[in-house]
Amino acid sequence: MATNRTFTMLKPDAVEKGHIGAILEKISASGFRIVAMKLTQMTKADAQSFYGIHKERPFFGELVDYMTRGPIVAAILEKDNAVEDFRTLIGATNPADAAEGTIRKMYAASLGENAVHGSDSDENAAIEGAFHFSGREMF
Ligand code: IDP
Ligand code: MG
Repeated sequence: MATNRTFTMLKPDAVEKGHIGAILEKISASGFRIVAMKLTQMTKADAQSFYGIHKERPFFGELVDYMTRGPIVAAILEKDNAVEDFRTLIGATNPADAAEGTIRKMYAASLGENAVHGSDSDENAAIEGAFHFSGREMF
């Protein structure tokens, strides 16, 4: 059964370009409630662990460098059908393939630097949320 929470990061490129406010506005306007949120920066070890599933991929080093080069906004979001609806809101991994009006279409620069993360399953949403937040930081 689908749960009602997902995990997101506004990635370093989105933060660098000053898009935090616009992206959070779009997320809120799309019916997601912010359950947890912070500005934080991942260490290399953090990013290697968070993206461990991709460690054999040729872009892994590039991904770790990108995700650790500056602060991110990490957040847990709540809505009915949160995981699937948030993936729809952010659009395809490659912004060139992302639908009009999606966050990646509007704010992502490239396949590598694609502005925003969204969990791909309920199980990963729980794991990723717990990676960044303690129970006392979730509301
Ligand atoms: P997702 O973020 O849409 O779930 P994944 O395939 O899980 O996409 O990839 C994780 C992240 O790794 C992407 O969001 C993107 O930042 C980066 N990435 C994926 N594929 C490539 C690639 O071919 N080159 C460089 N970076 C990539
Ligand atoms: Mg993914």
